[in-house]
Amino acid sequence: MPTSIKILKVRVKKFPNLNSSGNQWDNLAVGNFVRPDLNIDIKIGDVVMYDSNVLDDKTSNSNCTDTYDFFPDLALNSTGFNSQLTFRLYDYDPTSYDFIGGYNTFIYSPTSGFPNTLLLGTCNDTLVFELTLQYVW
Ligand SMILES: [Ca+2]
Ligand SMILES: [Ca+2]
Repeated sequence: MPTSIKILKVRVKKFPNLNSSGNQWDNLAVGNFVRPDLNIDIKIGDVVMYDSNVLDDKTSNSNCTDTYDFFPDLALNSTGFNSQLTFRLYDYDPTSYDFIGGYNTFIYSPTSGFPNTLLLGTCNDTLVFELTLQYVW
């Protein structure tokens, strides 16, 4: 078992361009742009392990080939990587965040080997993340 696993990168490959009501994530009153301002966080339970910068006003091509990248560089010890992690995507707004979607998952399983990348969701889903991992021995 590795001593730690580092989440080097979280790539957003696909996200819904409209909210669940079928509207733009931002209305014009919020600013000059209506597309979502992407922000992610990574949590274990209620503890925020990483809260990203914001990528303003992005559109998904819906083909699962978006390259909106965040770089948590988050090292998790064995307690951390054996815990369930929550990855969530938000649209940042000046006074709040709109929740776009997310996944609860384990990034390590004793029987799954040591993949360098891990896909959360499938390309048929509305939201897809790709994690880039590094193992420290
Ligand atoms: Ca919004
Ligand atoms: Ca926004």
